[in-house]
Amino acid sequence: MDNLEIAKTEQEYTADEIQVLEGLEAVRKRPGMYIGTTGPDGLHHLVYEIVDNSIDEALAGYCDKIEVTILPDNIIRVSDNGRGIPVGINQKMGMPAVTVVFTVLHAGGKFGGGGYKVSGGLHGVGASVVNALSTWLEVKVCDGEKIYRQRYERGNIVSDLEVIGETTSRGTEVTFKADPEIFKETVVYDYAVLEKRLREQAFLNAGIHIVLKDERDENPENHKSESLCFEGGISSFVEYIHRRKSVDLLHENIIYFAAANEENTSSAEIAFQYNTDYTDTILSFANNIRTKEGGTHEEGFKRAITTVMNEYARKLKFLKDSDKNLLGEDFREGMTAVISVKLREAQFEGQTKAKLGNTDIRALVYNVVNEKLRTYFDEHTDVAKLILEKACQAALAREKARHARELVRRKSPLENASLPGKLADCQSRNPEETEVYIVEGDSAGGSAKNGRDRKYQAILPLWGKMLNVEKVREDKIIGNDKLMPVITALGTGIKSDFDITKLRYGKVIIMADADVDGSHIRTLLLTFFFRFMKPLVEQGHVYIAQPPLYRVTKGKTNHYYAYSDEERDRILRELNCKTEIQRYKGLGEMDPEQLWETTMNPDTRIMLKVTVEDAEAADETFKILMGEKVEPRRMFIEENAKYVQNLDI
Ligand code: TSJ
Repeated sequence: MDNLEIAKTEQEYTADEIQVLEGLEAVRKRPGMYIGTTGPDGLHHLVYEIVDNSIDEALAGYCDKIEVTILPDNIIRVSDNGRGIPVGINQKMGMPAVTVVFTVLHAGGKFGGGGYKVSGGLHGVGASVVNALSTWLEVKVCDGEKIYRQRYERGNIVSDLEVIGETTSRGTEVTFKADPEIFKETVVYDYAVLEKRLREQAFLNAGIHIVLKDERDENPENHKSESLCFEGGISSFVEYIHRRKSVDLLHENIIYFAAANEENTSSAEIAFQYNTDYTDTILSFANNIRTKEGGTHEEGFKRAITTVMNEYARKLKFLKDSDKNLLGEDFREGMTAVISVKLREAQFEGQTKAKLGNTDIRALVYNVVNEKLRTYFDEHTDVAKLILEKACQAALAREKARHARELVRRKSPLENASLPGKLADCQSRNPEETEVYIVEGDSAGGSAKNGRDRKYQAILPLWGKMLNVEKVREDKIIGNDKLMPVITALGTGIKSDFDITKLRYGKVIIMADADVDGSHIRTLLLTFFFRFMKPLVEQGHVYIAQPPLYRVTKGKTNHYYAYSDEERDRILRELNCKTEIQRYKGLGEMDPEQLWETTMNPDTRIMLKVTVEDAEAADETFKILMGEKVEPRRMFIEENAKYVQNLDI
């Protein structure tokens, strides 16, 4: 710290500093390599990169309070009450350590080459990336004696590390403004997005106080604030998930296990509880990073659950000696679980680098769950019985569903004979070129049948009463008069039976009216696909047709179609003469030629491709939609467009 006096003018760069500048220049040139995208995700990522450093300090045991504030002009301030980033001179770089943190690009960035190394000891990773992508950034460090300050602009040092005052407290405060030249789409933070992530971090790190404030509005009355601290850690997380879903619980207490390996270099925590629903929610994390694709920690957990529960199913006479073991999925029905492991050098694999690969973690989690679940069941036989009873019912439903499927198959040995009667199939059998339109309503179905290209396009009109698929087990789906035709027409089967290679059409297109009922049908079908044919959505086979809302006619023969109110107004402005406007209330109002021209012709139509941006979020939203509350449902329908991405075909 004594060396701070070594002042330099801005022109005198050392060789190291030139390297530094070149490093951060690379970040500005290819920001995607370091933060994934320069869209809203990347923008929010900046905040996480900074906060992660404070969380590391908390995990090291030196900090218990972190504050994140969104200031006017979307400036972010993150502060903690840790030791303060060291201000002493770093010998290798010849500058204060804090300056190194903000100006030296650390090797092996998340999205760059090399394997990503997680925080846990690697403080400052990412802070230089945030600095490079900010129009300006200021750091203040309190070391219990002095207050230090340094400022950077687009990653460049613009002021030396200066002493600006005295203090008895310790901590770090970083304030930055994301550079709109980099984040061209938007630099506006979404409070809800930050809140979700910070809440998650508060659950995963029990006892840390995280405060989020939104002070962007000029009227202080409109400021928002959230204080997040959960002494219960991941058990509170399970409780929170259940409360949000407003489900009925199968048993009162949350089951919690924790353990570390012998060298104390890895640790695992597991919390779970059952509700009376039929779906499971398993969230896993490695070093506080969500592992959406699962990995060794999840595998260890699932295996241990299946082993121990099958054993107790026999012990407590739920299974006879001659009975087959239940499957893992039976024991997971209605389960909400959070698995959190912390380890050195986590290996992230999979398509989105969201799958934990470290093999020793599998055994660690398996062993702790295997051992402690036995003890738990011995001490809580009542809970064991409730869980095993539910698993047996799940197995029965699974068997029933299989039986029903076999009956359906056996009834009609000829492949075509089993296709739904209302299906107007196409001539081609090549899924690479075929598509099926799922159409609500018989009149629209008629127009679609007559307007289609029958070589490639099949039409399946829907009728009958739609099931609330969220609350329904597989065995009820099979035989439902509305969904069964969809299943047989697609040919893939559902759930564990799903086989994408049997898909009869490459594109599955939902075509419904642009009104509230149409929205409802679309959402129900999407829910069904998410729940029962997830890979269909994941692999991009599901589309939503976009019929026009208006037809503007000029003179007798010139027709223009508008797909939104704005487009209608634009067309009217451009034509600015005598025109006639027709509003389409439903698909049935269009004649076959119009439907083809506007909605079905692959050369001119606009379709939305349904994505599983965040299957978890979508799933939750569907629960809102299917739940009893009307207001959230209405909101969802209005926001439905969020789940689909524009696609120009
Ligand atoms: F790096 C950063 F800019 F992203 C950042 C770091 C941002 C914020 C808001 C906080 C921090 C941070 C870093 N908080 N606390 C620390 N601690 C250290 O850097 C630290 C302090 C002392 C020692 C030591 O060994 O004495 C070691 C470290 C890593």
